[in-house]
Amino acid sequence: MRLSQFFMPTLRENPSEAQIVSHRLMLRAGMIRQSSAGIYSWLPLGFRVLKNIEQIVREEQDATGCQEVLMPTIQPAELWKESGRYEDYGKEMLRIKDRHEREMLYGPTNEEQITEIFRAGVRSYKELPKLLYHIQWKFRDEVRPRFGIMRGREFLMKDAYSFDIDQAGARRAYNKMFVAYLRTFARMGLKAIPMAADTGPIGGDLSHEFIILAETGESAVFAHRDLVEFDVLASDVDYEKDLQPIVDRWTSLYAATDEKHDKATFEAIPATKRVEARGIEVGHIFYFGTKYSAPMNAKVMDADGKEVAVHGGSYGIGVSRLVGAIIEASHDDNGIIWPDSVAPFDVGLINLRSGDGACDAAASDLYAKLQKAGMDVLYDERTESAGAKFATMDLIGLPWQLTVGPRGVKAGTVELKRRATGEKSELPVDAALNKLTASGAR
Ligand code: 5CA
Repeated sequence: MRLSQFFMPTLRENPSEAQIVSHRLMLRAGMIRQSSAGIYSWLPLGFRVLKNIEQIVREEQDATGCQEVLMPTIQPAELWKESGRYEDYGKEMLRIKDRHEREMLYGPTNEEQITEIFRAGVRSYKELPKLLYHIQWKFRDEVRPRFGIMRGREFLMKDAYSFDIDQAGARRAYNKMFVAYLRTFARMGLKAIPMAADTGPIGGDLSHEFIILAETGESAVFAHRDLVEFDVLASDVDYEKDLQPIVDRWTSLYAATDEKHDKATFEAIPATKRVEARGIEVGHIFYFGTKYSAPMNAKVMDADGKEVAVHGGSYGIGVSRLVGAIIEASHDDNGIIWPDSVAPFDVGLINLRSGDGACDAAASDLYAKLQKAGMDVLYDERTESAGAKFATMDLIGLPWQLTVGPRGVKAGTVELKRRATGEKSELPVDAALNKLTASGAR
């Protein structure tokens, strides 16, 4: 993509409405545009990151055997009356009437909708277990939408739902999601710690929040320091095997959100091993048994021919929130530092002297070769000052910057900079190309 053609309305100044760094940087980099309170449009740069995050989430869900579906954003109120949540959900639910005066709503979550789909299609325990997910926009009329897309009113969520014949089966589904979440967040360069959590309006008696430690996080969290050091991606996971040992390892040490915090247990940990911090909730998993299946009559025949309500769980990831969470975890004074796995482009190519025949030829050649090697390139061929070009590249945080300038062109070299470390090297053109392509496009 040529930067002169790319729609990226960057801002020079810090927008005054943004209180936290991720919101500021997303606005400054032209990633999003507010439509109304807590509701945003995603512009090309932001949308690329959102889609990359969504794809990692999808791949890790698919790896567990969870199957993707797509449910509507608008749901009929009757379903929520069946489960008993229509009144309970209160003002957070956006209620709508259609032209026939039928009560509808913009889904804040999908337990009811998926339970209806399940009960219409499954009759026997032999068809279980079932694990389904979708990635869809949700609406919650939050009292205080804030921090940009971090606490929005409209936001993109991955929500998965499990159906099992008994509690032991549901626990297996819960463990699959638990492990998949660890891997999902690690692939995005995040350290997410599972913490014992409250179940709120979703209900149930077993729940973990996945929390990224960050000063600007909305929740106070308490954890054993060793959890921060645990390695996640060391080995592949076989989701057909018993995952309880992995889950036990992660839950053997203390980690709790504010609501579940037990001061005495926490203070029994040696002081040097205690982490008391703030955190961003990027995922939340629940086991709720028959909370929805019983009132909504989602029953199957068990092995004795008896009708039983299925055991369920639901498993959410804040896909759009993750864009902000990653920036909170990875930035410096100059801007965003994207992990390779979610970056909107792999490399930013800077032509320091656009209009100069030799520089233009060298940069165009590199642009073509990088693309041919499968890399996503943002090519800055504008006639701006060198300072402005470097500042833009640092702001938007692409993992690599490759600079072509008149001095280098004469010597046959280019400058390669790693955004994360700031490390620069002057390399022969081929060596730079090799280094970049070896670093691996996504
Ligand atoms: N039905 C369950 C699990 S599928 C559920 O709705 N869980 S939740 O309420 O915890 O939401 C799941 C995830 O969505 C949260 O962990 C959080 O990362 C994200 N999320 C929740 N509310 C918002 C919001 N207002 N803005 C952005 N992301 C949000």
